[in-house]
This record gives sequence, structure tokens and C-alpha cells, in this order.
Amino acid sequence: LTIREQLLQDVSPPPEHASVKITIVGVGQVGMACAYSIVNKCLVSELCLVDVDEKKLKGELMDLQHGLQFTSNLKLQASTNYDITAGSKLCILTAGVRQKEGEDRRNLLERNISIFKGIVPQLVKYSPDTVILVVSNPVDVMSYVTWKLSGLPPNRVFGSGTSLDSSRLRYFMSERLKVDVNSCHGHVIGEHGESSVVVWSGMNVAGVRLSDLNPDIGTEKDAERWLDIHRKVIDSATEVIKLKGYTSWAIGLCVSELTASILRNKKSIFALSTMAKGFQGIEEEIYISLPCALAENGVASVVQLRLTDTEKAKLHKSASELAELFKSAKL
Ligand code: 6V0
Repeated sequence: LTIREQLLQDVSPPPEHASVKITIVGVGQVGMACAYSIVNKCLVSELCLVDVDEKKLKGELMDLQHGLQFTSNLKLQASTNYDITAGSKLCILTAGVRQKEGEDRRNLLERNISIFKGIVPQLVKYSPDTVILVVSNPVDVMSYVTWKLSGLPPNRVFGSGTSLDSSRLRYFMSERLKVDVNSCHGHVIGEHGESSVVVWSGMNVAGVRLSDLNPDIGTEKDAERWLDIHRKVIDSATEVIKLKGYTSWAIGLCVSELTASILRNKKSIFALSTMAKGFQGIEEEIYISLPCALAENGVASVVQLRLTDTEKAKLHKSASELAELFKSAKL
């Protein structure tokens, strides 16, 4: 008898599937920051990593496994083959090429679409009931592409969108107000990129709207120049990429909170890239960010923001700019 056979007498067979299984596709900087944050928060009982780079997969898998004593003892798997992903409740897509310094997110589009054609049908084949969270850029179009390639209902496919932009906004807000970032409320909506829109009218602390204190907030007339923090939000990715080569920790932390809201059916509100046709007067079939309640089936509800005319006009401009990009997305 082996030591194990002498030590332990099994009384039931192991379950076929772990109860909370998720998959991350792409073990680059972003994929691994997501994995690290998810593992650290003990959100899952099984985590599968998929990539085309077999060597990197093995290295990342081993490195995470060696730390399992310090988290929950989840099952970790890694493979270039999608069969390991069967039965995933959530698939997070971070595969693809990343922005280079000074490169527009839009330039990534064609290369990432062809990569996704090889990924999405495989995921759905093995996990037909999955929810898919897209992180790869340009995230709005890649979310739409994923929806089309997956054949899933639109609520099950969404992008991290401007949830990261919103957390950047709230961070800058908290720096100015010297209040905990969790108590600084505000959303960035629209494109995850240059044409994003800050909902100045809704920005508040404890229900006190900053626009009631300073009606010029977010305009050129504002002496305090709150508008500058929107520019900082837009430039954040470029600036971090210039300094360290990529962005990872903030998006990883953000994705782990999105994951928690799905797996625990929390219905937390995040600005997510979702099928926006019919909301806020948007007529095009496009994916763009709006605040959504996120639950086990993906997007459960879209918040009906009371936007000012200026904010609405900016959102429509963002939508029409994105619509052009969607047209160029050849599937
Ligand atoms: P990275 O470090 O180059 O990692 C990309 C990974 O994808 C690599 O490990 C590749 O091997 C893998 N990959 C490539 N082709 C395939 C394929 N066909 N199947 C499986 N895996 C493949 O990039 P990084 O992790 O920095 O960025 C990943 C993506 O996230 C990029 O598109 C970024 O622009 C995007 N980001 C999106 C953010 C957001 O807020 N939505 C934030 C940060 C980055």
C-alpha cells in the first residue's frame, strides 16, 4: 500500500466538476493579474488557464500552485487545449496583443478579432452556459465580436468597459476630496477610450452632488478644473504603459470584483460594456459602457441614468464614433 492508501480511506468519489469553476484565456500581464487577484480573494474552487504559449502556461501554473497554502486550496489547471475548461461558470478573455506605447486601442482590432475567432467557439463548445467577460482591447468592439461569435444571449457577454476608467476617476476624486475612494461615487460611461464620458451630474459623496456645490463642474468655466481629472483618466493607460510597459494591477483587481459579483449573484453596479441598443436613445446595435447590475447570468439590469443634455450628447457622440469602428470589425 502507498502512504496515501494507508493514511486515507476514501468514502466517496471526487465530484466530476468543481462547484465554482472559471477560465481565464491569456496568461499575459493582465490575465495573471486577474488570476492572482481572484485566487487571493478565494472566489473560485477551480481556475483554468488557457494560452497558446505552453511554456509560459506551465511557469505561471507552477508559480501559483506553490502559493496555494496561503490561499484557499483551489484546483488549478493550465493547458493550450480548451477541454480543461468544460463547465466553466465564467470565462475571462484577456488574450491578444496589447497596446504599444502611443498605439491607439483601435489599431489592435484586426489582430485581436482573428485571435478571438479561435477562442470563443471553443469556450462555448465546452461551457454552453458560461458568462463571458471580455477584457482585451479595444474592449467595446471585442465584446461585440465575442457576443457575435458566441451565439449567447447579450446579457451573458459583456466587457470590463469603463469600470476601470470609473475606478480611476474615483481615485482622483478621492485624492482631491481626501475621502475614502469607496465613498466617492461617480461613473465614466461610453467608450473605454478617448471619447469616454464622465457623468458629472451624478458624482457625489454621501448623496451630496458635487454639481450642486459647483454647477460648472466638468466644464471649462470651472475654476477648480475638475475636467482635468477626466483627461487624467483617459491618459492613465498610456502613462502607465510608458512607465512600466503595460497595465495590470488595477484591471486585475477590477476584474476580481466583477467576478465576485457574478459568482455570488451580488448585482453590484459597474460601468460595463453591454449591448446598448434601446438605452439612452442609442439606436445602433453596439456595445458601449453603461452602469449595469452584474449577477450570475451576467448583466441583470442597466441603470437608467438621468443624464443632462450635454452628457447625453457626449454619450451619443461616443456611440457614433464607436459605431464606425464596429462597421470595420470584419467577422
Ligand atoms: P500580454 O502580456 O501580451 O498577454 C497576452 C497573452 O495572450 C499572451 O500570453 C499570449 O500568449 C496570449 N495569446 C495570444 N494569442 C492567443 C490565442 N490565440 N489564444 C490564447 N492566448 C493567446 O498582454 P496583456 O496581458 O498586457 O494585455 C492583454 C489585453 O488586455 C490587451 O488587449 C490589452 O490591451 C488589454 N487590456 C485591457 C484593459 C481594459 O481595461 N479593458 C486594461 C489593460 C489591458
